[in-house]
Amino acid sequence: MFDTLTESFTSAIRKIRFHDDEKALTKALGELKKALLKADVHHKVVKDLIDSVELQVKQNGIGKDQFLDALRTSLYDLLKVKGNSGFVYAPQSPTVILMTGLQGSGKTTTTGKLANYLKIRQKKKVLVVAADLQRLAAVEQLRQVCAGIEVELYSDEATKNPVDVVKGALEYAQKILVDVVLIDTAGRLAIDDELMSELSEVKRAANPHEIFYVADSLAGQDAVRTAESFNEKIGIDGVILTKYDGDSRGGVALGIASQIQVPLRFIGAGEKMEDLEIFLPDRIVNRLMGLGDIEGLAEKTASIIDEKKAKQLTKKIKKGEFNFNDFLEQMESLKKMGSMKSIMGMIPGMGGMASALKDFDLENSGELKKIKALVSSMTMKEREDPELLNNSRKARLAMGCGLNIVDVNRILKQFKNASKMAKRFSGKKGMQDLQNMMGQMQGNRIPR
Ligand SMILES: Nc1nc2c(ncn2[C@@H]2O[C@H](COP(=O)(O)OP(=O)(O)O)[C@@H](O)[C@H]2O)c(=O)[nH]1
Ligand SMILES: [Mg+2]
Repeated sequence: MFDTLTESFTSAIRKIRFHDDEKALTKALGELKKALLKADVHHKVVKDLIDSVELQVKQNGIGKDQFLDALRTSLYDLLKVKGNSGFVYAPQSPTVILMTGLQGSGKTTTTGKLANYLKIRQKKKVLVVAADLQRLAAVEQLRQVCAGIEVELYSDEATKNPVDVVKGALEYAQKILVDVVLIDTAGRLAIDDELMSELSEVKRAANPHEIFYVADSLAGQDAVRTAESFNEKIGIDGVILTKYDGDSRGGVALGIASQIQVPLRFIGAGEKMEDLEIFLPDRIVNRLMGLGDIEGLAEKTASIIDEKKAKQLTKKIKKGEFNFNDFLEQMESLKKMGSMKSIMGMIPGMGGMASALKDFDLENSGELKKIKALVSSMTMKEREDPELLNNSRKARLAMGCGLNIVDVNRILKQFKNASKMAKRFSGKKGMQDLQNMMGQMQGNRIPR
């Protein structure tokens, strides 16, 4: 997700090779500055960051470690502004959140993503409220989003006034005891008085715990300016940057919090409901520095993979009993984690692989479809015992699933390799093996 920024940091750090080499430091800082400006970080933010790194390095002596430490603290200071991080619950349920932003910024999509995040990863009961009555299709769009993630929607066709909808929704939320109420509001193409007065009224009626501003990262520094006016006019508690997947520069994420002094809370990087990342400064700093985010990955996995099932699976793998049903199930759970690219960035040293996997989409991958077709053509016995598959059975499967025998053999071989790998990594030396393997791939990691 932060490929471009991470590359800039990594390459600047590589410039510093020797101790007390002031020339190298100047060069590294110069390169960093250029790269950040190119990434669309605001020039004032760049200057502050560079000055802060330089000052710290000079205080502690020039060297790679000092540079790394200085960069880490300066980045952290830049991202950590006063305010909440992640999702914060009100002392008393329900926590009411108002989603605001310009039209097309991604409010409705993000409302769905956030509801999905709270439901799946935090096990909360969520009510989504359709308070965008400006566009005819808006309620219907939200209804579809909610149906897709199986979250309840509150809407009221009988009124054209969002204030009435919000009042009704809050009463209903008390009745059915929900943890979180997310209110999707109307936006305009640009800020105008009508929008602001409608929002103020909705705000008064909702009395929200927090107001999130949804900003389109493709708008670059314009997004920052609009966020600033929303903050002045109605007050915002957090920013959610959307469409980050399409923003090859990515610098807005670095500067926005310090520019408007409101924390960045989440980042949307894709059109799917899973494509929402929590933005926690200390974790993001690690990712920016190419160190991955094991904690985030573990959280993501934990919410999707059932712990008991995972243990059973490990046992099976160790015994060499990993079969096609397990294989399919693993593929399905991977799908729920969102795009491959977003996962790779969280694995230490794998950030650089992310761009290579940009277009690898498990859900629509032809390979996955082939695998599924093949497995569905197998008998239950064959699924449980891959060893049964002799040549005549393979020929029958090929006919049954419409693949040629070359494909069938290739998939079966892949499966064999996968189960061998899994067995190797599940053993005592597994972690060591995995680390060795990653070490070999770590072209992009910051050398220490
Ligand atoms: N690629 C990408 N598209 C997004 C993202 N968030 C929203 N969109 C798309 O942006 C468009 C506008 O989103 P919508 O939620 O309707 O915006 P709203 O008018 O603010 O409610 C839709 O086509 C969404 O699919 C994102 O993070 N990545
Ligand atoms: Mg909308």
